Amino acid sequence: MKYKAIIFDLDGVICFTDHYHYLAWKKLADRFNIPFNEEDNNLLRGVSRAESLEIILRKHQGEPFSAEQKEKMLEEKNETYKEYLKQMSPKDLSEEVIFTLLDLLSEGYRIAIGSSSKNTKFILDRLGITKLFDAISDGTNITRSKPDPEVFLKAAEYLGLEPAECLVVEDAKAGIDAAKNGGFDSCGLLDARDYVNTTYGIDSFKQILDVVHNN
Ligand code: B16
Ligand code: MG
Repeated sequence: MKYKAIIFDLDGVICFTDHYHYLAWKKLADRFNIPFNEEDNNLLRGVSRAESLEIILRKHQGEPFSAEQKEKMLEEKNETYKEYLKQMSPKDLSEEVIFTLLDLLSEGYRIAIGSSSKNTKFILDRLGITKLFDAISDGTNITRSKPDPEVFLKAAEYLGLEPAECLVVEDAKAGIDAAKNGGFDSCGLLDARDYVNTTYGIDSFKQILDVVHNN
C-alpha cells in the first residue's frame, strides 16, 4: 500500500461553492463598476481570497485602492459569500463523494483536507462531515497559498506522515503544482485531469479507489 492517506482539496473536489464565490465577487465588482464574469471567476479556482481580489482588480480602471479599502472589500465579499454558504446542507454532498470517503476509511486509509479556504470548517460543518477527517489544513493555518505546498505539507504533518505517503486530490492546476512542489503524487479532476503535472488524471471521484488499489 503506497499511500497511507488521501488529502482532499475542498472546493471543486468535495463540494462546489464556486457559484457562491462568483455571486459574492460579482456583487462587489458591480458596486465598484469592475467588469467581472464567469470566465474571470474561473481564474480564481484554488486561489486565496486576497489574491483573488488582486486578479479582479486588474480590470479596474482609475485610482488604485488603498490597503484599507481592499481589506474592507475582502470582508464585504466574505460576508456575502457566508450568507450563501448558510444555504448548504448534507444534501449538497453527492452520494459518490460520501460513499468513496467511507470506503477509503473502511479500508484503513486516513483522510484529510487541504484547502485554501478560510471557511473550510464552516463548509464541512454545513455538509455534516467534519468528524470524518483525521486532519484539516486550510486557509487559517497557512501564510502562503497554492501553488506553494504549505497547505498540503501541514496536512501531512498533522497526519504524522511523509508527503510520499499521501495522495493529494485536486481540481485546480495551482493545487496540482502545490502537490508537486511538496513532493506529493496527485489525482487531478476536471481542469486538472489532463494537466502535465498531474500524476493520475481521473474522470470521477470514485476513481480515487482504483488509484489507491493499483498502487
Ligand atoms: P475563502 P479550495 C478555494 O478553495 C477556492 O477554490 C477559491 O476560489 C477561494 O478563493 C479560496 O478557497 C479561498 O476561499 O474566501 O473561503 O477563504 O479549492 O482550495 O478548497
Ligand atoms: Mg479546489
